[in-house]
Amino acid sequence: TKSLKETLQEVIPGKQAQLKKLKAEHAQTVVGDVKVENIIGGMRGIKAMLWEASVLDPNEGIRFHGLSIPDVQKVLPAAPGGKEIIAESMLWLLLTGQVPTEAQTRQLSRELAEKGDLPPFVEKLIDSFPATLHPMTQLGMGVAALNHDSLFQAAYEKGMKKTEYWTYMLDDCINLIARLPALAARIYRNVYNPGTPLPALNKDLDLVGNYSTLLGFGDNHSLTEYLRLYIALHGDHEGGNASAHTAHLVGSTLSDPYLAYSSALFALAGPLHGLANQEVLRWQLAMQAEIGSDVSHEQIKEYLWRTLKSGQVVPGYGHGVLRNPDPRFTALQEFCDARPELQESSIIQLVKKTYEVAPGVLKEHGKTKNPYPNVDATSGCVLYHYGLKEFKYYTVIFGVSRALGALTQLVWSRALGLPIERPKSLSMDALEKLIK
Ligand code: AMX
Repeated sequence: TKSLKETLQEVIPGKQAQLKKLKAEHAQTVVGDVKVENIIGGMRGIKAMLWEASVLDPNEGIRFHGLSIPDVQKVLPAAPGGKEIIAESMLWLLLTGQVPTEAQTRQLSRELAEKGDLPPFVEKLIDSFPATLHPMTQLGMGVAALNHDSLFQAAYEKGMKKTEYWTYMLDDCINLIARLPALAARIYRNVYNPGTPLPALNKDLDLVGNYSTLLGFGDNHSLTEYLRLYIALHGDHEGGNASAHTAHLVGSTLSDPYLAYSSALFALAGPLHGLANQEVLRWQLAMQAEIGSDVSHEQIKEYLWRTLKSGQVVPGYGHGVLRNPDPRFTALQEFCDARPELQESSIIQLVKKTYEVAPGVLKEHGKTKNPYPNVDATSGCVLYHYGLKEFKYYTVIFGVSRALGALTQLVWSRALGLPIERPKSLSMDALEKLIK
């Protein structure tokens, strides 16, 4: 069985040749133009960075190395006794562009479990935080502190060749992903169940199986399977979103993956980005408290208008790139549709009913370019139903997941020798001069 590193070693020369050819033949080819609206509009729409693992189409959604969500649900290996994609198989696909075998997936699971323990000083650091410190802040600080053990940084200090960058980067990325369950679960334990013992990592379990066990949900097969699907599907969403782009930017300075990914986590912690899944649930529960569970479409419509008229966004709707319902939302909805207990859940029913009404209201409101649900519209309510009710924690799960894609690109950026990122900025005066 070929290991992940051996597989990457085989794939990298082809990609390097592809980049060399692009540079040699097309360095001056124009592929788009920049309008003033792009400069003042958050760079929306500018094609400005390389990102290997996935590309987001505005209409059909994300593709991982060309594979759609239904495709990956068909071909990527699941956990023993499970049906949903596991993080290891998604990571393998993102990194190599290849579908791993069962044996390769299991080998990677074992490697991650073996490398998953936290250094004692990081445990102490996390334990010293007040329970009132937001779990995302704790996660970002914990990930940054793990850079104590960065192999990339150590090798850089000693003086390594540029061609060796990616191998140390890969080692760091694997070590970081391996440690995320113990780190994220420790934060959960400290904040919500202080004093409860944390079990040791089970070397025979997959990454998310271990994560679920450490969170205290190991016996809940449905929740564990949901977490597997959730974490695989949130793994990557091309490069321009705020968290992925942050990791890319910080990593481009040759900062190690721990520092790059902790920065990304702080971008993910914003309510317009990853924090939206916490916000969705808060908003849906407030709706339930105000108008009840057994409500009409008309009542939901009125509630939506109240949210909009108070100047707030409807969380879980809209997207920077997507212009259709998010296929990740659809995949999570299908998970619900296949389980009677979820179909009966009042909060899941309310989310579904909201989806039936919200696009129409948002169209009438006329502001958002995409009136459809994004993945966050539904992701939290399943966690809630299965007993993971602390919604301030939900973005941490997103943060465990997004490491797969953001760290993959760091490996590729170093393998391809991509330079430090440095776009040009302009003042309004300078922009006006340019226009004249
Ligand atoms: N409710 C109300 N208004 C919305 C809206 C929503 N869900 N989505 C967008 N709008 C408004 C914007 O605030 C903006 O208003 P403005 O002109 O007064 O500033 C206008 O519509 C145009 O915005 P846009 O071009 O359609 O969206 P964007 O690319 O600027 O922003 C996003 C995208 C996701 C931040 C935005 O749709 C939003 O705030 N959604 C709600 C929060 C959310 O669900 N975020 C999660 C996104 C997915 C993720 O990262 N996890």
